[in-house]
Amino acid sequence: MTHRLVREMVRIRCVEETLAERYRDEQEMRTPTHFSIGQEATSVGVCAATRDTDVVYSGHRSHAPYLAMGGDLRAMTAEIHGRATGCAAGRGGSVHLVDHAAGFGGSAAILGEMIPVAVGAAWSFAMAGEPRVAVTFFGDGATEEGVFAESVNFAALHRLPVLFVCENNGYSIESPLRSRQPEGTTITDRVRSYGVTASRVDGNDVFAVHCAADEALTRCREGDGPYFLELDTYRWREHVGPNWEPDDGYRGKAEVDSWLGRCPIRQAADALRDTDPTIDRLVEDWYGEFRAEAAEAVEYAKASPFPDVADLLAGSDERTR
Ligand SMILES: Cc1ncc(C[n+]2csc(CCOP(=O)(O)OP(=O)(O)O)c2C)c(N)n1
Repeated sequence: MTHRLVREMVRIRCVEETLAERYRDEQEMRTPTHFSIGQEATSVGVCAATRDTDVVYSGHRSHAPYLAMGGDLRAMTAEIHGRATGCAAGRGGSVHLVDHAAGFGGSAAILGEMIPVAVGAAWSFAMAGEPRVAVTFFGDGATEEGVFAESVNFAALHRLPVLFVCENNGYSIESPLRSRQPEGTTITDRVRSYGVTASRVDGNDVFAVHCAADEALTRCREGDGPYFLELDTYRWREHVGPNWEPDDGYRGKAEVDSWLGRCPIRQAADALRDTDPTIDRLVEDWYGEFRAEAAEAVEYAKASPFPDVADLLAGSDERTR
């Protein structure tokens, strides 16, 4: 499992770095893209602990959880290129990924929107008596949406099998947490006040995340009600788009540098080196393998047709046209 976790993080890093580079150079992707570069350990650690019957939802920062669940890479890349072969038929772009076969129930860009959807899915699992868990990924900013409070309360009240995963990267676009939430409070403590079990973990430590998620999912599955995981991490690039931010931006060079020094892939390799001296060569090989896979997916996307205008309303509800 340890090697699988590192390998998955390298794969996601390669896909996103390839997309970021091509986004800038080729101007073929006409969709906002929110990269998880630097945050890979959260998605990989949590999703590796899910079972085939669980379902994962996410917000706008969706590539990493989609891929970590085994979502189809070609279909995601085609979606980001707006092509008919995309996972949302080329109509949704980067923020509307879906792959039901892989257990990725969907992502959406309205902040907090998918949180109650996950709670609804968990409610259906509970009513059917199925040992399944719904998992929902969101950022610290989304916890300030009213629907988050309603969802946590409802899930607690009905003891629903839902795992709330907050990827706390410290910012909502350019607003730091300290300017948005009262001093001395934490998101985890706020959630505990609903009677929900919650824990806070280093979100750049993939092994710690995996371990915490495994315990959380087990408790949800055994009927203990919802669980909340706050994972501290950091986004390396700008909020939306492929670029690095200027050194004198809202985060400051010293802060960014300190988090660059805590790369989740490098940290995981460091932790494994004593027991596996070949880890660095393996990681290097994985970078090669997945850069090639990502490049191939982009070529597939660009060779795919755009959706036909005649099909624009296909799949929409006849009654609402
Ligand atoms: C209801 C709503 N309000 C505002 C926005 C604009 N918006 C998009 S992303 C974002 C910040 C999200 O921050 P966070 O939830 O911490 O996630 P992160 O981007 O840091 O991963 C905002 C305010 C939105 N998409 N939806």
